[in-house]
Amino acid sequence: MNNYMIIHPEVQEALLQGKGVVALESTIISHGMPYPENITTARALEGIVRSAGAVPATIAILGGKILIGLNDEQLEILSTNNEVHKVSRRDLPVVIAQKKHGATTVAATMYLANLAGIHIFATGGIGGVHRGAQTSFDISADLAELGMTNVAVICAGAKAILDLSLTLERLETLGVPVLGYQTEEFPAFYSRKSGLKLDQRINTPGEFADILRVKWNLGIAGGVVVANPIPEDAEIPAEKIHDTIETALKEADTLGIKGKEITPFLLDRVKHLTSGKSLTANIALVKNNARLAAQIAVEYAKLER
Ligand code: PSU
Ligand code: MN
Repeated sequence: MNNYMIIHPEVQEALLQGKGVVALESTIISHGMPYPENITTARALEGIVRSAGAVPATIAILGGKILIGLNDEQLEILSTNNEVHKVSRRDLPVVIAQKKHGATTVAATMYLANLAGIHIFATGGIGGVHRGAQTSFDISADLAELGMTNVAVICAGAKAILDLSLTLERLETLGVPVLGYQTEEFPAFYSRKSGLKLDQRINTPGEFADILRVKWNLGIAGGVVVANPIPEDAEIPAEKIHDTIETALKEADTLGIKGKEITPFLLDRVKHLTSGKSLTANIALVKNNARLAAQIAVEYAKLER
């Protein structure tokens, strides 16, 4: 393992001491947000995790090395270099063997976090079942990963560019608990509401930690989705973003964009069509997720000791 992975000393020490550690993904930096918002957000997330008493571990691949925790120079490369590949589970061996740069998706970040012994991970939104998946078969590898890897993913639900109802169905089939944080509804990324009810409302970080402990103690492999709605003052109500999303989806269809390109394409189009409002919302919700993830990590670490 040591041949492939470099764990930042601060992260290594936190893991050894049983402190809370929060994994952060890098696809949102390299492919989900433009420069310079991507790097300022990446830095801010690390700061938020620290002020809540946990240690951040942003995960990426540089020159074929898996990095668990990055320094500022490395964050800069991910934010500016356009030779950074979008790396999901299946791309890991290729990018590592070929000594390339890679930004890890939710799926790949979960896989690597778990390898490093980190079980709490904050992101923006998970990938899911794309609209029209009945014919395109486009279902994010994030869902399969959630079905097998022991990492809790703190997110603002999934974007309305996806079919949220089918996404929840897949998660049920895969045995992945979807737990709302102080909500009964599955949040829709930019919007607090999706109209889709959740079975479980959880009110405190400690309760999440207890559930994770029990799940993994019982040997129920796989992740947990912690669905944390975007803060009220930052949300774009569903009815406002609806037409924008429809327009972006039509553009993707006309241009024949599919596969791994489609999520970055849609994010970028929605940003332009909302004159940057969606980016502001995106930044606010990831920060909100980093905060909750750090609180859960601190509680979870107490149980592990
Ligand atoms: N959701 C966002 N921003 C993102 C992504 C999701 O709000 O940048 C990224 C994540 O890295 C997620 C990936 O894992 O898109 C899903 O891509 P795909 O649908 O190709 O699996
Ligand atoms: Mn896909």
